[in-house]
Amino acid sequence: MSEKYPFERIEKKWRPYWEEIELYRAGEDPEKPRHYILDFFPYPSGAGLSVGHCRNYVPTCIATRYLRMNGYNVLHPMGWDAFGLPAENYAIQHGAHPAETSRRHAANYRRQLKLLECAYDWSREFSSTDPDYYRWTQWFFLLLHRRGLAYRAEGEQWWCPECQTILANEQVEAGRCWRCGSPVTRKVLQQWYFRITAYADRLLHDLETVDWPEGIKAMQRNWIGRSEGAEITFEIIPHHEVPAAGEITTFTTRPDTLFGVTFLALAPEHPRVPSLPTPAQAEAVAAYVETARRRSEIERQATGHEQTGAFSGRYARHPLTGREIPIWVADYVLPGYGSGAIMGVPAHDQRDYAFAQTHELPVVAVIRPPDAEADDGVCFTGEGQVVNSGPYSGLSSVTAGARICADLEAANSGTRKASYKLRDWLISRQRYWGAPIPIVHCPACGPVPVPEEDLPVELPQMKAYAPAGDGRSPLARAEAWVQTACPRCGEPAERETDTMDGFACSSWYFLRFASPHEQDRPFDPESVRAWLPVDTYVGGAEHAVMHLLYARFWTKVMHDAGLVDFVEPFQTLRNQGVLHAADGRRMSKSRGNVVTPDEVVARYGTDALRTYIVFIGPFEASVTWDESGIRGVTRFLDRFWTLAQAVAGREPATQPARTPDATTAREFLRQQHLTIRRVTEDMAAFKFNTAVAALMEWLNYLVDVWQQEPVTPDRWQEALETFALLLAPIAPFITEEIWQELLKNGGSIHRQSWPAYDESAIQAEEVTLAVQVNGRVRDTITVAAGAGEETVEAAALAAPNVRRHVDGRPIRQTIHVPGRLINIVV
Ligand code: ANZ
Ligand code: ZN
Repeated sequence: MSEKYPFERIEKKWRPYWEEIELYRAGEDPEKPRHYILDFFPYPSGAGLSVGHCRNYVPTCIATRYLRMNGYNVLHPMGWDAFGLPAENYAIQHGAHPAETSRRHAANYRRQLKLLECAYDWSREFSSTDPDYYRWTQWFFLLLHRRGLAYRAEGEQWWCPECQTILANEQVEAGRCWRCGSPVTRKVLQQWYFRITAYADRLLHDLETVDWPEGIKAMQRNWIGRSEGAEITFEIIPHHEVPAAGEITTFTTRPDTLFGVTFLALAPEHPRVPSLPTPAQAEAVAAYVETARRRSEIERQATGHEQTGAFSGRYARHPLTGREIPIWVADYVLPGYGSGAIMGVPAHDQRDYAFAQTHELPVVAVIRPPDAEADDGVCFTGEGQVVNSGPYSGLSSVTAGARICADLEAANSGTRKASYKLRDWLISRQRYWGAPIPIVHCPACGPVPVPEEDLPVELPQMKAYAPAGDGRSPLARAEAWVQTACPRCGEPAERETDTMDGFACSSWYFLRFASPHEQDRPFDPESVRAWLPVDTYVGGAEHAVMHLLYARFWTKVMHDAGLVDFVEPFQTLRNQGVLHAADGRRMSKSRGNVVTPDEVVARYGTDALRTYIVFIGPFEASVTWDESGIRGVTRFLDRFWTLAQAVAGREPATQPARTPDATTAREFLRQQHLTIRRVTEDMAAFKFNTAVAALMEWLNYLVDVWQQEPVTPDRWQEALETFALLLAPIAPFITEEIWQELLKNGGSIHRQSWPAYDESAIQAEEVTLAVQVNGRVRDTITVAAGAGEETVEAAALAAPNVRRHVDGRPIRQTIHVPGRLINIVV
């Protein structure tokens, strides 16, 4: 019993119909609850979508349809994150203009998403490159600037020699550029920063309020990297040849080890380094600083090799013992962390230990491990009992640390402090393809914000937009554009030529979707209040830090500015698993193992692709594409199609007209309600794979019953309608056709209500059966109504009186009269 479901004909039929009835438009019915479900803002690449991307877009589409059937107004929009390095690099490689390639790629993505029949409200589509959009990205820049959260500073920055631009810390992975993989170097330049560090604590604490995967939260916590500790100040001892004295402030997480300090070390970039050394040491220090500049942060931080450094010739005074402590310059001390200076405790810190070994500095143990065995006399980094520490000896690490801090505080040479790994967000790029930073540099007034009414500062048309390698932004060559009047004094001035990092564009797009056509402001506050925060946010786990941290930061700033009434933009976050190619590797163009939705849809249809993409495994799991799996799903759809044809009477009824007995009828209903419950629970929990499995099981049962035990026709209509409704969010075409054409229902199936289940129908009713052994009643058993032959037999054989009469003899036959008796013949 199987006939092919003619997907081509049916897809062609319904696509224009749904478009015409505007099926996917976000409803704004005030009576209904709302749900905003959003995909990560995609960068439309030249390669287009692979079936891997479908693991993001199909599930959110299914959830959208499911929620709508459950009576929600659902906002499910789509747009393009088209500014940024990847788009510009692609255009350069292909000798095209990024405006042109971005438009083309977005059009291709849109076409593919429509092919998948993703339920997007396309009337809200926009691109981050639209002047109507980036006008407001610039407006937010000015908001941050007004609030002291955007500033310009000179600093040493990561520079990618290949992309010829500055990179943010987050964009350097293991010393390499995140986009092109080239090793990065450092460059001193004037740059724009967003002061995200001012929000470090809130970014940390508010993580507790969102429903996100634990792994992502942990990565954000690590990235923010709050360490509790203390700043301890050491006085520099005056030297007869070097007048400069002063102090050095170190940051430590272990004030309890203060008596074990045997040296101080400054980062080579520390501002005190140039004026510190004695004449005898000056040359060595200068040479060392020069070599350190050329090493990457990763190399500098690595353990397990000798730690380099140079002695300054100077000493500092220990704040509690008064001992003289040599001051070194060492490149394992990083300039951007803590205070850029450390107190070296070789006995209890691994890198300090390595450093002391290389430079023959003393090792003074001041912590005794709680477990004496662990004391191998080398380097113990844990906490324990403090020894060798004057009045603090005998205390635990925790108590000693607290007392030392209190005593230092009283003596004005220390204070409790937290340090953060988080750095300010570097947002200027010396690249063409981004939103221009809306600032004018005036010789008299300095940097002046472009007045709001002059926004957007439009990106000038440039044919030669590639970086020239001089470290300047290509915009600097658009002379006519650069020359302008100072907004403050009216005198000739120059525009800022750097553009914003693409991540600025994606830090607020979720707000724009609430009212995408708003002309006079970034969004309509009413619409934002109605739709936001985003209820369900879905995308890849690789965005754990950058985008998700930046968007949280902007949202908090907007909250503080009174623009929104929430502090977290994304309530629930879900990460889909990776889809590997059939060869087990990541799908990539260079490996030639990419499967596109286009080819799969052409062969098997959209419904089959959608169903397979979710049936392939749990939403969060990494899975492997398998062509035979999609054929299995195709068979499932074919069987449903065939059964529906038969039930609808398109096929001659082969059924003997028999009235079903009560047990069969009850079981038929029980299966139906059980399936509704399973699918409902799975849909709500993003467990689409088991929802499909439940439908497959039910279909097996239905086909079985149809072939063997016919029940009343009205029950069949209801069962088939229910089946179609449950499958509709997953396979929209076949279910629409069956709903409207075969089952003769009016209106789109996608506008129907989700079926409800009846708990009492699910409870298996129980029946009591007589058990005979060789034809004589020996016992009774109680089993679920409709229980199968095997279950009944097992229960019968377990009954005490039956066991006694069977007495271990082999069973020759069992005769089961459902609902009445079972006879065991031995
Ligand atoms: C003395 C000490 C003794 C330390 C001891 C550790 C163990 P986290 O946990 O990552 O915050 N440190 C401070 N500033 C640094 C810098 N700019 N570059 C490199 N290292 C720096 O690490 C804090 C610890 O890392 C600090 O505590 C300091 O070493 C070092 F038994 O101070 B500690
Ligand atoms: Zn001016």
